[in-house]
Amino acid sequence: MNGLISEEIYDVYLQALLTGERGQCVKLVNGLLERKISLYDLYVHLFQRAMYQVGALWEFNQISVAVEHLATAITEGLLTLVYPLIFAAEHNGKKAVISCVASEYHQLGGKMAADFFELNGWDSYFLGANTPPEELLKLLQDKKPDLLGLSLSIYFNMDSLHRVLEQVRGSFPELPVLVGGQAFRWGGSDIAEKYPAVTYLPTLIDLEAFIRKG
Ligand code: B12
Repeated sequence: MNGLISEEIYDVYLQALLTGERGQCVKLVNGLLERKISLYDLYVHLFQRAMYQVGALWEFNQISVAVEHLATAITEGLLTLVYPLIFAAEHNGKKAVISCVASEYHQLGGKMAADFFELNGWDSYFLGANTPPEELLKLLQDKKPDLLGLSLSIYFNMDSLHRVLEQVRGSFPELPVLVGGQAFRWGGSDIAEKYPAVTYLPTLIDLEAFIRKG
């Protein structure tokens, strides 16, 4: 049991996700929101846990690629149910740009990080998957954010991260950069030693603490 999410609720949700019952997922999530579930519990103990399980089922050939795509598409839709909560927060004028690195197609984790900024009063600009470094730099020029967040799930995209960090450091030497995502399970979490003002944060709890610290 994690907060409001019992094992029973989790199992019902996972089954609905795997069978593509979008309406049932929406109902269940709305019920949790009515009971004032925290964004952290909803994102990590329901959405993330279920998506990690979807990944394990896919890896062991117990579900098809189509079912994995279906579960991902449903989860992306469910994130919009929290908009009333995150956009109701009082805003403080700070801005964060969040993006996946080039060649990185896993975008749910980065989107969740962007939502945490919004919940904590920042304006967040989420660029999604596979953003070319040149395009990211143009947007940074335009938005002039207080912070950049970069997400990667696949370890072989670590080179993309280094390439974009070289470019960002060249044009924006002092811009604070956060990096996160599952890729760091396989190494690279010492990235702060190589680039100034870059911080690796493994979880949304660390992210929230970082934001609140100011
Ligand atoms: C859905 C999915 C896909 C979808 C993604 C679509 C989309 N719209 O996002 C698609 C089909 C594109 C895909 C493709 C591939 N995938 Co895939 N995929 C997944 C799956 C099932 C779920 C991903 C997800 O949404 N997780 C849930 C999110 C919420 O978790 P998260 O990303 O970890 O994010 C959290 C934290 O890491 C952190 N965080 C993340 N980013 C950031 C950023 C900042 C700044 C901060 C502070 C925090 C932070 O906060 C988040 C919330 O807690 C995972 C399974 C898994 N374990 O995640 C496999 C998984 C990641 N994929 C995997 C693989 C192998 C691939 C492919 C290589 C498959 C292939 N042969 O083509 C390709 C690679 C594509 C690419 N170049 O990116 C492997 C990776 C294994 C490894 N050793 O690297 C996994 C683990 C599956 C598995 N069990 O084997 N995949």
